[in-house]
Amino acid sequence: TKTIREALEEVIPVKQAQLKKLVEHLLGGMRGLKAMLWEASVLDPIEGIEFHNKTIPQCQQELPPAAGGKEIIAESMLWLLLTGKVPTEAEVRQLSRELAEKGELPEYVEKFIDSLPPTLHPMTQLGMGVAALNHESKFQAAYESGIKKTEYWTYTLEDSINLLARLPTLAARIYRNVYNPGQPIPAINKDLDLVGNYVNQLGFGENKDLTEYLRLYIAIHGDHEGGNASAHTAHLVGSTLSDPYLSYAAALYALAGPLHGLANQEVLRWQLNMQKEIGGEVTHENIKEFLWRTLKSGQVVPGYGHGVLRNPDPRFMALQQFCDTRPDLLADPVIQLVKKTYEVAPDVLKEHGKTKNPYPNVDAASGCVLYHYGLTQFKYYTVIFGVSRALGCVTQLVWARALGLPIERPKSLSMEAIEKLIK
Ligand code: AMX
Repeated sequence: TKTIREALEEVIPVKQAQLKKLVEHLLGGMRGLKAMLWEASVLDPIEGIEFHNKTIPQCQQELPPAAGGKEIIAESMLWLLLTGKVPTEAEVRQLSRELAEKGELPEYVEKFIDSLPPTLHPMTQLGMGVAALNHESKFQAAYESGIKKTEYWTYTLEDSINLLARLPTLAARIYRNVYNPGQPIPAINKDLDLVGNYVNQLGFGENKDLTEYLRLYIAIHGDHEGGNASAHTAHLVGSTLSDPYLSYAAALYALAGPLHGLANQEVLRWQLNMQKEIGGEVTHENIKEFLWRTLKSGQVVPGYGHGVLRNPDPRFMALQQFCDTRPDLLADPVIQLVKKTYEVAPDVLKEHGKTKNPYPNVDAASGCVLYHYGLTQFKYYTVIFGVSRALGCVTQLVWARALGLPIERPKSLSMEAIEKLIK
């Protein structure tokens, strides 16, 4: 008698052989398949992301910053994503105040998060906290009481604003619990923008450069059209009329994968290993050798490649530009290493010949600046991405309900059915 494992060991090679014969587009992760409506942003392979037809440099020019700041803030980006319009400064300040007023966590969520082991990955904790917030869902309560389809979007918006308001408070609490337990968390300042408060609660409020960096970071990570794994997950789960909390919790667990949002944690680990191996003598030749060692050991070069982009990511360029204007960042050895890696890696990846995009994505640059400013716990980096990506995901949830989009239900096929189709 066979065990179930032995039975499976017989079946797997047969199916693997069958799979090899099948056409690529059906098996290539749906790459290039046009199958989803997504209003807020469009990703051009060459030009990169555009938010309602505005490039990142245009957004940097047009969107109101925080009082006393220069960079785009989350509220301005959210307004643009949701409405397609550039907000006035007064509109942005009003939105900041609304978010600040709604930012406190319910006590049961605080207790729940505080009870989690600090060894649990911060990203896992974030998803759990967001899911628990669904206890508060106005959409779910209204749905249970029997609302019309035309009213769905207003409750979805209300949940979305509450979620966005609480997400940084939750993320900061996780940071404090894991890395600085016992230290009191400052109260939300009602006159400050969302990210200003987030940085305060993380314990870095004094650092104006880090605050500005995180404003930019969170604004430009906010949306990357609909097909990426986190956005698509939120959209799929939301299509079942799960509320924004549950939909976004699911999205966070897609973001937590190393090929997606976790890449920023991986990049820094990899760059620090490179620094350790190379030692004091950082040359193009040494970096090249390290890159080849990574590739020959069968690993991907983290922070390089993309499912859609075929050029350097404009988000990477925007973060590099932030560094270029600050001498302390330019002098940092890790930031210099990231820059030098960028000078070498595209040619190595081209020679390696596998990836369709040998250029850096946003994750190649994002972590090293955090590291410089003392936010050195790189397991936490994806959480910051998670605070940001909600901007785009909830925008789409609101529009999907406003437009009455249906539950997603694509057709799948067995291998036999595919073979019949292509015969
Ligand atoms: N290093 C080495 N090999 C790479 C590579 C990289 N950076 N990027 C792609 N490849 C390989 C793929 O693994 C694949 O190999 P296979 O044929 O043996 O399976 C081949 O090149 C073709 O892949 P592709 O069509 O160019 O990319 P994709 O659309 O399948 O995957 C991505 C895109 C981002 C997952 C991939 O480039 C990757 O793994 N990059 C490194 C991880 C990373 O930086 N992720 C962050 C992406 C941005 C984000 O979501 N935050």
